[in-house]
Amino acid sequence: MNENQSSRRRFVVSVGTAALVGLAGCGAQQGESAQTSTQQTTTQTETTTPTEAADTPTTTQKSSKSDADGPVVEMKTDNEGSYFDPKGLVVEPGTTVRFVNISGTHSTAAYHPDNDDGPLRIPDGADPWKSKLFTDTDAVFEHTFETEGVYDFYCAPHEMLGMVGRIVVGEPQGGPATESPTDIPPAAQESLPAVETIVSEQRVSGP
Ligand SMILES: [Cu+2]
Repeated sequence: MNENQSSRRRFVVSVGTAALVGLAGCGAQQGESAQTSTQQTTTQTETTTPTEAADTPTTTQKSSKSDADGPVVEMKTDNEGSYFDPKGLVVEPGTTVRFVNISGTHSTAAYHPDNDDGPLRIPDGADPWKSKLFTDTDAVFEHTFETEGVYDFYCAPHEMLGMVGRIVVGEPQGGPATESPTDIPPAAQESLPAVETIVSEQRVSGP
């Protein structure tokens, strides 16, 4: 797998322009200071752009977060900790999953050598994904799962605390993520639901 095949990230960051208004002179003007609106909007659209034709992932961008548009995995920090919810999920091949930041600061990334030199814990040949770090509520990252099998993923700042998840696409298929997860931190190992549990329950809530 070549380097260009890894997720390409595109950041669209618009920062409100800080207008510097200098009032020269010291006339008898009403002391009305120019109010600077520091409106700061950070929008990120991440797309996974394939550079090879084989098993082409589609990229969609939707702003809605209603479940009617497909499965949502929420990213949360509350009194139960930091976690993905659900942390285990079964979807059909071709499904776009939306990761939505609900509270706290989180990211979502597939366990893949392209991501922080991590272990490979998604199907061989499947496209990895990696989001930026989200701080805004309702920030959304989407990934479309084309290849059948088991995908393990993590939140970069909370992996050590066990913020990980597992998505089964179609049938488990016996890929890398069906092996014992001894290559990830202990808390992450404990938090990952068993493949059999996910398959039988279809959805396993976090934390
Ligand atoms: Cu997190």
